[in-house]
Amino acid sequence: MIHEENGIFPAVCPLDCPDTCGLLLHKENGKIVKVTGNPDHPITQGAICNKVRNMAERVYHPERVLYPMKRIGAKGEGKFERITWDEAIAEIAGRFQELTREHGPESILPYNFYGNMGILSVEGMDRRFFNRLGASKLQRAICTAAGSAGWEYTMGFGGGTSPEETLKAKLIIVWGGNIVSTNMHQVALIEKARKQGAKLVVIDVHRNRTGQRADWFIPLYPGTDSALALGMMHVLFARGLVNEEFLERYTLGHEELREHVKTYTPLHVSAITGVPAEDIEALAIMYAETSPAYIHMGNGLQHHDNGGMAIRTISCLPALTGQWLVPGGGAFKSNGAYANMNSDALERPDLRSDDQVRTINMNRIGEALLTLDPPIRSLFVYCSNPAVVAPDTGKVEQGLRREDLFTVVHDLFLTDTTKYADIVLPATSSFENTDLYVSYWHHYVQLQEPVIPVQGESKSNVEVFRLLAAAMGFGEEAFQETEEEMIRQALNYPDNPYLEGISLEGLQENRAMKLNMAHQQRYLDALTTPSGKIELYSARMADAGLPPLPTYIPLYEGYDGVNRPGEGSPYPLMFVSPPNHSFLNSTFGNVEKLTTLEKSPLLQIHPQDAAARGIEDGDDVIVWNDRGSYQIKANVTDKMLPGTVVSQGLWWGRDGQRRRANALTPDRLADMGGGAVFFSTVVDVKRQ
Ligand SMILES: Nc1nc2c(c(=O)[nH]1)N[C@H]1C(S)=C(S)[C@@H](COP(=O)(O)OP(=O)(O)OC[C@H]3O[C@@H](n4cnc5c(=O)[nH]c(N)nc54)[C@H](O)[C@@H]3O)O[C@H]1N2
Ligand SMILES: Nc1nc2c(c(=O)[nH]1)N[C@H]1C(S)=C(S)[C@@H](COP(=O)(O)OP(=O)(O)OC[C@H]3O[C@@H](n4cnc5c(=O)[nH]c(N)nc54)[C@H](O)[C@@H]3O)O[C@H]1N2
Ligand code: SF4
Ligand SMILES: [Mo]
Repeated sequence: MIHEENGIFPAVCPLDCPDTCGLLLHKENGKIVKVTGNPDHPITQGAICNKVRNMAERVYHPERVLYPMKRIGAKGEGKFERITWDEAIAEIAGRFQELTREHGPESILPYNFYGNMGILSVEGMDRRFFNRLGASKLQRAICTAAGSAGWEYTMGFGGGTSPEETLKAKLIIVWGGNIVSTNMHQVALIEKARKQGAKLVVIDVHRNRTGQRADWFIPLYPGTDSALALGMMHVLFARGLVNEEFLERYTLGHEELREHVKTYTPLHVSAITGVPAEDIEALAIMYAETSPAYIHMGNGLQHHDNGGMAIRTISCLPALTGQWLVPGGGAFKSNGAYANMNSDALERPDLRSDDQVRTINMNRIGEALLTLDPPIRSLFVYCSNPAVVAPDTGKVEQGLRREDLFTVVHDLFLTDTTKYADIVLPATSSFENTDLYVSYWHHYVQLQEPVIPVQGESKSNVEVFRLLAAAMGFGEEAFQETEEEMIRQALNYPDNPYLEGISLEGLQENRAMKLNMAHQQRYLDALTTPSGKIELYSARMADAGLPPLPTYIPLYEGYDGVNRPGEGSPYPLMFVSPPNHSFLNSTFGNVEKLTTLEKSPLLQIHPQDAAARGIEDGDDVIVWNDRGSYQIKANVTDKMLPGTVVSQGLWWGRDGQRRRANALTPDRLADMGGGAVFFSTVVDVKRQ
């Protein structure tokens, strides 16, 4: 493929998006001229989003970093000069050796996330390298950590309803997700189900694109979802709408829960959530009486102080009605676990000589850079853009500005983070590499092989860490292995029966191979909670100091309908900043076609809140709190309840503009899993 000048070649979308689409790259004269969907992909079936239709613009972007560089200006200024790879690798290896000698390898911290979902890129040679080095460990908790923990306490195994099954649903509740933008093929399945009579209910703090399509949109105050779910449970038990047989056979703690939810009356819950009591009744009855009923949980729920509990509580609902036994019923939070690979073989934790090193939560990177003792003296950033995406970016930048911090950034672009680098390394795009991809939603494993040659002098993550290992004198075979060998090791994992039958050869022939889902039939008998049942009561949560039964706990920073800010409160509005339609987190924030579509960062503000501040639609406004400020345009709309403002999209802070939502967000950790709490933020707004 790589050597052919013209033709159409299969590829995989590498982005952190549940759909993990099959792509076709159209090449003319050696260059990709068009990206389309691969109609042969059983789930994504040839449809792709507008972002990735513009992927060639990103791959051949004039600002793409094509050579290693070293800093010649102040940190953050973005002034660099070209150096050779030999110089770059020698400098990094030299500094790492010196730091290891003088301060121990714990003074070095990798910082990465899933800018490229390729398993070899972010869970392969990189992990081997940092394990062998003995670097500090990173807790990668920026995305779904809180909710995953909440699900795990309840259900154990981290997989739910399969996409194909959702076609059968008659009721679909999308709860805290904007899937029209973030999971478009699930929407396609839902639209098919609707043609057969299914109803779509969307529960969200703002009427997002998905809410606009719903049969019923239910707005509520941020962070009050567990109260809403508990109110539904109250109605289900009180009206005898639960499936007693299911509760008896498959759950633990239903008697305790039945007693516990008595206090969550619709009236009480209505006051907390802002959802009318009769709507809570109606929703519960609709959920009990429509079958199959499917719940799709999004990230909006998890990025709160009580995010783990929100997912934990909603995950209990299908157990109350027995919807787990109904094909097309049940729930989805993530299907990642079905595709678990042999991570020990990939990441080689055995290469670490001392496993007692510290672990640093990526959500607290600013704080860690500023206060940890012994300090982090070197940061190696790849596949992530913390200066934009991490909470409390003011602190992150202050940390990155430290003169004594040796920072390496490996990326395709001079992102806001890269500007703080001492050494910049150019990264390949995923279309230039071999890698293995799985989805955290559908069940297909896919292979990417290089379609175009590497651009400029860029190198893949695997190659960079291979070179660094060699320069550091790490002689283990693990650092010589080829991509193909690593893929074989990843797939060789008898502990995960769903992987049965997937092989490198099969992938080379078929591109996409389905996991062996026959094992899913044993789902309810193979739960991995301590009791082997769905734990409505969780002793492990009690041990962890959490309420063992689903419970509504108000946000640490934020308001529900009972606890509203009083007159003169410094920050009376809740600020929610989810992703936008045209970017993928901060990726594409520099692709003109897509920034043009998004125009500029917008603050959706309710007419009442706008009027109280003399703000009109289109006004330039400042949003601020103790952590920072954000310059933005007002969009006066009643898509939220009064008291909540929403700004979608993670914009780059170009030209000194204060365009970062995360300047305002807290770096506290959620109730579970060390998760991020982006959406538990209070602010005020004024005209500029
Ligand atoms: N176009 C696009 N697609 C993406 C991404 C992107 O940036 N752009 N990012 C990708 C990534 S990494 C992820 S994790 C997923 C995330 O995708 P989703 O799971 O869809 O989650 P979000 O888009 O973060 O937030 C969804 C919704 O939660 C709402 N929300 C916030 N707080 C609350 C609350 O307390 N209760 C309720 N009920 N709703 C609340 C927000 O208003 C928002 O509409 O999307 C992936 N796909
Ligand atoms: N306010 C607010 N903040 C959020 C969120 C939110 O909803 N609101 N969402 C959060 C969530 S869910 C997530 S997952 C995080 C995501 O945050 P990140 O994981 O940081 O995602 P991106 O902003 O897409 O940055 C990925 C970077 O990786 C680079 N990259 C791509 N491919 C490669 C490669 O092969 N090699 C290397 N070395 N680099 C590569 C890209 O160019 C890009 O700069 O953001 C979080 N931040
Ligand atoms: S970003 Fe998502 S929807 Fe768009 S092509 Fe990639 S996987 Fe498909
Ligand atoms: Mo994410």
